Formats: sequence, structure tokens, C-alpha cells
Amino acid sequence: MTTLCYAKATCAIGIHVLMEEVGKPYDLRIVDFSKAEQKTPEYKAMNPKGKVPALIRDDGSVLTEFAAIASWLAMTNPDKHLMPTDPEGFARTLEALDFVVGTLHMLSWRVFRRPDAYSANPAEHDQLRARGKEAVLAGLEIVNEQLAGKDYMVGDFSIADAAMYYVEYWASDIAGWPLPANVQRHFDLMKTRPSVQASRKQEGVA
Ligand SMILES: N[C@@H](CCC(=O)N[C@@H](CS)C(=O)NCC(=O)O)C(=O)O
Repeated sequence: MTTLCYAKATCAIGIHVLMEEVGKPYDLRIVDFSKAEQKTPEYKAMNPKGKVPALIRDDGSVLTEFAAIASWLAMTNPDKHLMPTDPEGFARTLEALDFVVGTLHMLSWRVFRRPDAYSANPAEHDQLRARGKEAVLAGLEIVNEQLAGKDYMVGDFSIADAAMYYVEYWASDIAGWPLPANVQRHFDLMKTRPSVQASRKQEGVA
């Protein structure tokens, strides 16, 4: 059975949402970051990057990287319409997704939540956190403009929304930052989806 390698409060929750949208049976393999399980030789033998998400597929092959896993789930489940197939919709979805996984993710996780990845000097961590927060909030303002007059990031629900959800979860539920109005509206809409409710139950925030 397909297995999603998942850790609490990480970007893997976005893939969890997509697994629920797909609706096929799967296993969750919980990777405990507090025990650094992602860095064990056993985990790294499966995923040498030592990260989540990783998807172990039915044939045993492993797929990593949020964008790749999300695109693969969309393409192998066309009836779920998780990604537009017309060139413009396809490109706009990747554009929105990449801003989340390439920019907002790195700013929030590595700068705000993991300042030690940027400086070994603890005296600099508060400044890194403050700068990270500023940069994430500026990024959320960009998404806020993109969401003006729209329910979802690009037309209907897509893989870009599942990505945006995990950043909203970090910013709102974990960091407690106020979200810009359209982003808050998107976050609230996402929380009405059964897939997101399943994810929130798993996270213990249902
Ligand atoms: N580029 C990767 C990033 C994955 C990533 O950074 N995952 C974080 C959790 S949000 C992780 O596993 N961090 C573990 C660590 O750095 O030790 C992707 O898009 O999937």
C-alpha cells in the first residue's frame, strides 16, 4: 500500500490533505522529529535527503519533494481534478505552488522556526526570527492579492491550495500571526474540506 512519510506540523500535512482528496487507502508513517528519526540510517536509506514528505508507492519506489509528489498524485488521479491540464491553468498552478514550497516554506521553516540552520550563534536567532516573520508576512500579502475575488489559488481547488494550507497552518495555528483577509478567507474555506479536517484531526487541532 502507498505510504506517506509524515511528521507533525511539517509541509507533509499538505500531501496528507491530497491523499485524503484522492481517497484511496494509504498508510501514514509517522516520523518523529523530536527523536530525529528523519536522520536515522534506516530512514535515510529510504530517503537520503532526510526529509518529509516522502511517498513510498505501491511498487516500492520512493518519490520526494512536495511539488513532485503533488503533481504525481494529480496526474495519476485525473478524476479528482487536482491540477488543471490546460497550459495556462497548469502553469499558473505551478507558479502558485512554487511560491509556497520554494519561497514561503523556506522563509518560515528555516528562518523563523529553524534559525540555527542559518546561524550557529544563538544571539542572532531572535533577529533571524524577526526577519523571517517580516519576510513571510510580506509573502502572504502577495498571496492575499492573488486571492482577491477568488476562493482558491487558481480556479478550483488544486495542489496549490493544499500547499498554501500548510503555510496558513504554520502562520496562524502555530505562530499565531494574523493572516491578511483573503488568506484568512482561504484558510477558513480549506478548513471546511473533509480532507483538511482529517489532517487537522491527525495534527490534534480539529
Ligand atoms: N524541498 C522539500 C522540502 C522538504 C522539507 O524541508 N521538509 C522539512 C519539513 S517541512 C523536513 O523534513 N525537515 C527535516 C529536517 O530538516 O531535519 C519539499 O518540497 O518536499
